[in-house]
Amino acid sequence: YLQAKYSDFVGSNVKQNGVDDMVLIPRINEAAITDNLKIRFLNNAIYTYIGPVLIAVNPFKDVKIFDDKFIDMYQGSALFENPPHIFAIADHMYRSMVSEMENQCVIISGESGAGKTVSAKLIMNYVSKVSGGSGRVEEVKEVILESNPLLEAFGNAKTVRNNNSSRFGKYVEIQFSRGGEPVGGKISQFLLEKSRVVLQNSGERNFHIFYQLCRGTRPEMKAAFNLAGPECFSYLNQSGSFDADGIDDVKEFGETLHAMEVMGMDESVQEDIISVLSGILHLGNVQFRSAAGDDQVDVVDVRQLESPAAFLQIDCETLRLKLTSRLMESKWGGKSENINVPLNQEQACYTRDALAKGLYSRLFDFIVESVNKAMVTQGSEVNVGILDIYGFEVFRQNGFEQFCINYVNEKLQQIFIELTLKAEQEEYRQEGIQWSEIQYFNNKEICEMIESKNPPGIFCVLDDVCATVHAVTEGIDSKFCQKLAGTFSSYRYFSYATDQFTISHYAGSVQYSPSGFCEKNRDALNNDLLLLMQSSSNAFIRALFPEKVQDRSRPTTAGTKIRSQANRLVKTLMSCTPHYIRCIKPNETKKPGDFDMERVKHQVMYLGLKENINVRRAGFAYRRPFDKFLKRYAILTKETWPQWRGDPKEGINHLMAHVAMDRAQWQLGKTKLFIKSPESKAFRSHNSDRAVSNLRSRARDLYHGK
Ligand code: AD9
Ligand code: MG
Repeated sequence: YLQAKYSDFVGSNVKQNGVDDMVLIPRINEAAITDNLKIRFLNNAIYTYIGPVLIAVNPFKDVKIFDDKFIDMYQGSALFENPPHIFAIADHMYRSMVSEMENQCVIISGESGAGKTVSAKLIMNYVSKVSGGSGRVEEVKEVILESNPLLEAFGNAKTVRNNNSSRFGKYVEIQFSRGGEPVGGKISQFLLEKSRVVLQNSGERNFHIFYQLCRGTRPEMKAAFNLAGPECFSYLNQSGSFDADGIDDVKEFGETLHAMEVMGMDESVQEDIISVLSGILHLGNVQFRSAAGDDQVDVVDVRQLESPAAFLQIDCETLRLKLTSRLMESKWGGKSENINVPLNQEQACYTRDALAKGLYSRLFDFIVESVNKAMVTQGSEVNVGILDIYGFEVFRQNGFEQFCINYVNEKLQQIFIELTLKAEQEEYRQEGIQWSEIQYFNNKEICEMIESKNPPGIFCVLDDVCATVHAVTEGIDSKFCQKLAGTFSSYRYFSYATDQFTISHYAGSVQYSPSGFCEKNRDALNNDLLLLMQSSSNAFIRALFPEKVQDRSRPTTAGTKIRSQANRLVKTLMSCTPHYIRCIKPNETKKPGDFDMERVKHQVMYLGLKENINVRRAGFAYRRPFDKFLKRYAILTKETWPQWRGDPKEGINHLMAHVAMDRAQWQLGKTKLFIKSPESKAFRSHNSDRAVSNLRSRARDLYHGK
């Protein structure tokens, strides 16, 4: 059965199937790499290796290679034994964690719609299937798996690039016991695109949960929360898109509720959540108008305030006051008093939307926290981290959100460069290993231009403008843009045209419109709104707004937050053994079988796949400090068992001679042993994975007295 599946999967004619590890590709250039991916893609072989790096081309169809039979096939086998597969990476990662007792992470990158979230879920599924356990372990597994539909309901949305686009980034750590059983987990989330709550581009949708709510709630709930079809709500009906292909909102609402139960959110919490969501939708329907010749607004119809006030459990009249005026300190003749300054139309809409965004983002934080609580553990030995962020994206209009998203992607590319291209070569140099240097494009300069503190990068300039120009004044964004132009005009990766600035990202140029940057960066809920929400008679809602008013003189800006989150993430990732999945989006049509050569070639280029292959070919796939290696394979010979006492290098020479490792395949550095990667088919039977695997199976046999 598996053989039959196998040939289904890779295509029956191997010759027509390209090479499955592109280290073996005869000519190394972008066209040849793209051709190879295409041949494989058309044969349903969506996965290809570059050494240990997995390239995944989104098939946009069910390729039927993820069922339990495939899990069995990949479990416990070495990478080269089966066709390239995400399960092989997951298995390798899990086994390495258990055998080395070292934290592992998998960095999944690729542009929007390339398949990162699907990949992340496949890995979580695999790890959950192959790791043992019962009782609490089963519970933890369920929480981890069910966190996906829950977070996707609240954090994903249809964009023009992807019907289920992640609008937040997440790093999921699955924590294991020494025996390799999942005992807990932790999710860190990155900057939710909360502006989507109040505004979506044409053809896009708000977060899935709102459509689930409008369409999926029971009739009595619908009545209780005044819910109706999405076309009735201003926050849902402006973009002209109510449906997303492949998404069944009614069915998914059921899954969301089930997931909430798994997280231990009981019916009353579920109702609180629905109440907040309904409150947001109804708040969006509040409209303002002003009498002719007057700037000052009032709500068009006070009845519009009834639903939001009821579901947020706040006083209707206070809501009206807070949406149409702002409390300000006024100094007059040495005295100071607080007066309500009326708002104009634009300010009132802005205030309403700020409240909606504030509510939603705090609700989202609450949900992530609930997931974390449900899988918290007292102690764990090691973990596997899975990184799934929003992919690089370019729209017709790009704002602060795209800027942050693309910045995080820039940082991930930087990690890839640091760890696979730079670190490898630097290590060879340090260890005195012979190799030939490979040139590659390093995006470090772009990262620095964005995040550097000294000299000030783009985030610093933005913070500066936000701190010095008070209130949301008109023209603050163009002030920011001009300041950028002044600061970065001589930079290679920056250019400026009237009220637009362009950054040449590693993955392509993006033109940003500065409009909204300052407000979104400031990201502060004004004290009036904070107090308003703290006056809610619902404890759940009050708990979403715990901060004290006086604490908030200098709120952290969104830019500072994402920058420190990104850098913390980099530190975490750098402290783990990394694995990489590089997702490729084959077309813009989201259709199966459509392979757009130019688009793929562009991705092959910016992902640095050619350089990746070159470094691999020049380099050494396997490296271990002498003592670690000796300890690990001590059992193979009686001279090294239980411990090698002499010079470590001699010990290794002895072990290598014992397993008859080809001398051209390995080198001794100053502190580490290096074993090469395969360079041609002739080497495959001697390649390092196999050599290591042979060593392991010999060790296993010896243990079992064979
Ligand atoms: V974004 O940056 O969050 O906008 P992702 O996460 O990279 O993006 P996602 O995983 O959501 O993309 O994949 C997009 C769509 O492609 C999915 O909804 C599936 O319809 C399709 N897809 C992706 N991977 C696979 C796969 N392995 N098999 C089948 C797939 N379909
Ligand atoms: Mg995603």
